[in-house]
Amino acid sequence: MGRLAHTRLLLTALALIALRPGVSGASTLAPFGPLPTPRQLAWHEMEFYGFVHFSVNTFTDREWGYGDEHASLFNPSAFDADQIARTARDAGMKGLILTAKHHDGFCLWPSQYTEHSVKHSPWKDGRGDVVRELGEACRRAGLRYGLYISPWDRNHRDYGKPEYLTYYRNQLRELLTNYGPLFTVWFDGANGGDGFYGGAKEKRSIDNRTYYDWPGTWQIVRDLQPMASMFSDVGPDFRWVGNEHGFAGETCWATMDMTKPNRYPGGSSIGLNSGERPGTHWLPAECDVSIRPGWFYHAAEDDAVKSPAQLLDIYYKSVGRGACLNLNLPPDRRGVIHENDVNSLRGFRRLLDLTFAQNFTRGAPVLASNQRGGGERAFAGANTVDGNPDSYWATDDDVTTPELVVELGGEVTFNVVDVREYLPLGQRVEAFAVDAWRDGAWVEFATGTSIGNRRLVRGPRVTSPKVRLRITQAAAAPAIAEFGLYAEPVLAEVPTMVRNRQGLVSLFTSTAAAELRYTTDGTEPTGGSTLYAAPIPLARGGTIKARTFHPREERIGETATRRFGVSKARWRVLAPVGDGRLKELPRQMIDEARATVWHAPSGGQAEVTIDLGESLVLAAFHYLPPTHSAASGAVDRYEFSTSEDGKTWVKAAAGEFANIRANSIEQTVRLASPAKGRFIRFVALHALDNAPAAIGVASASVRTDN
Ligand code: FUL
Repeated sequence: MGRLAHTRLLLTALALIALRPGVSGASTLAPFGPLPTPRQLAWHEMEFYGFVHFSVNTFTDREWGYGDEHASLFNPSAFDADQIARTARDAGMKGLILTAKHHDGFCLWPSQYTEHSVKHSPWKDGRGDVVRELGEACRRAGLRYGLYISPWDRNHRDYGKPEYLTYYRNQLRELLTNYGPLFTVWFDGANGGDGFYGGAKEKRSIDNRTYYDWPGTWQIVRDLQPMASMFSDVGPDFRWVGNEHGFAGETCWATMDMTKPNRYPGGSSIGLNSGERPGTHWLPAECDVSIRPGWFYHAAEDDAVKSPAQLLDIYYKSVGRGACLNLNLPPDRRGVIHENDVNSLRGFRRLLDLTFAQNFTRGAPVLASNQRGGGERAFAGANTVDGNPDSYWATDDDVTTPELVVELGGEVTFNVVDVREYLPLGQRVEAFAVDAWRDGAWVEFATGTSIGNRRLVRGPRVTSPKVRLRITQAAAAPAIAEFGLYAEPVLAEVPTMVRNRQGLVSLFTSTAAAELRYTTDGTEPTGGSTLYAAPIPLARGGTIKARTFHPREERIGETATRRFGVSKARWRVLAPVGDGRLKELPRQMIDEARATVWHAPSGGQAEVTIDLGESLVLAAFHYLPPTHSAASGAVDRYEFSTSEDGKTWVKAAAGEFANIRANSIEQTVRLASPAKGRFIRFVALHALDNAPAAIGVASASVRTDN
């Protein structure tokens, strides 16, 4: 029986128990705390699925469109929905969520309620429908399908007025009725602000608690797609994890206390990363993260695709902490997933497959310190090693810290532990430990807190003939569905790179036995590439690709890639003082450290001037926002100018750093045409929360063909 069908039966049984509170005989186990709905259980089972961010932004190189982009911009040259769906399926994803409409308001389907859609794009002569094509491709690939429908619409003239809600709901109904079953509807929390708004070009603020009448809007989804789980910062079905790095808290409860204030979409993110216990609602976390720095495709990020090891780290910190992983794969201007992303996903899948190919506890003899009902098979310890997540081991009501020993039938080397709770009965365990048997005694291998859907713990490799799971704290008799052990393949270490102010790049690994080889021409390093012996001079910038090689053993290696701008050895940072003179500022803005930025003395507009020490032809500049999680002081509107003499200035770029609060990554601005100058000026027109602007200048890229 599938887990879902089983769950339905079980929930019916539980409902009967719930009618008779206090009844918990040996043959039944009373649920604890808030419980998942069948819809949420189906969502938990997916574990890993993807986002597809695709819109006019793909063609304008932006993260947030302003809303005035003409539909003719959307023109993928070789859109291939099957390639996108296959890439996701081959990576192990169970579904895809398309941005049917992002904040710019452009619709990827020919909506009958607006002209701002693919109807007016040259792609397929205006007869295309991305929402339909990707939905059909997902079905062919065996993937489930979901839609992101941005509530914020920077194009629509009525945004901010009640009329817009009618428009938004009409679109929602259109998408929910015409495109087959959806597993999710994703409601973003970024709402209100500057926009085109039908030509008004102004700032519109809304109250996210009331404007969308969320209960009424959610009801439309419940009526039309009852099995679709809804995302917003706070559900109703699953929640945001509070960051866009893909990391759930080390402790991550599937429950939240919804009686607290600020529990509305776009409200406070406090508590979202770790969840709250015991909580009032089952509201598990989704980790959303892009495979690239940005959510939309930018050619400048082709070298910044997350590597297999980085994706694996994200997997352990999301799926491995009881959340679901929603990994964004942005199609490029052709309308396919770029080769670099495909390759990285392949490497990632290979690592997962090599790791999870063999579960060392499967079918092994198990001895539990207690078993509910004095020996009933329904609650047997062996249920944790049967590979069936619908069966579980449970103890008597008064036994909340039991242990379970699994005999491995000989010495086994492992480094990954996998534990699952039986979710229909709630999240019961609060802490656990795992021990290995070494030299005649138990030695602790790992400890953890929340389990929920799944807890993966990676540790150092250990060899042991048996293993022990100890529940060290639980709110009710534990119900453990699975307890697995795995071994990761041995990987070659990924080198790190650091550049000093003189422009010399050093490469590091901690493994003395490894050989470090690198290239500076963009090609993949091989066993024949330059052996690293001394720091690499890179005064004008460039790209270094480096890898470790183990001459005497087979290891899976991974290339580290970093692009550097021009070196800052000759730079001086200046800022205007009251009387118009320029005064030198502390250097933390241009040191090579990511964590140190300069803070303007007060809020409001701030500007800095940099003397590059020589005249250069500039192709781009790079702004570093502060790294702290609140991101206040991060610049979200800027101007950038250049000057030959420090007196006459030419504006080279101006715009917004979109989504900088949720995703405070290095921002790259390519200049529309290369600008010559010895001086650059960065003006922070506005910073988040009107706080003093925090400015780090990562570097400037020089045109390489000059
Ligand atoms: C954010 C949006 O503002 C981003 O553009 C992106 O869509 C991300 C998934 O959610 O809040």
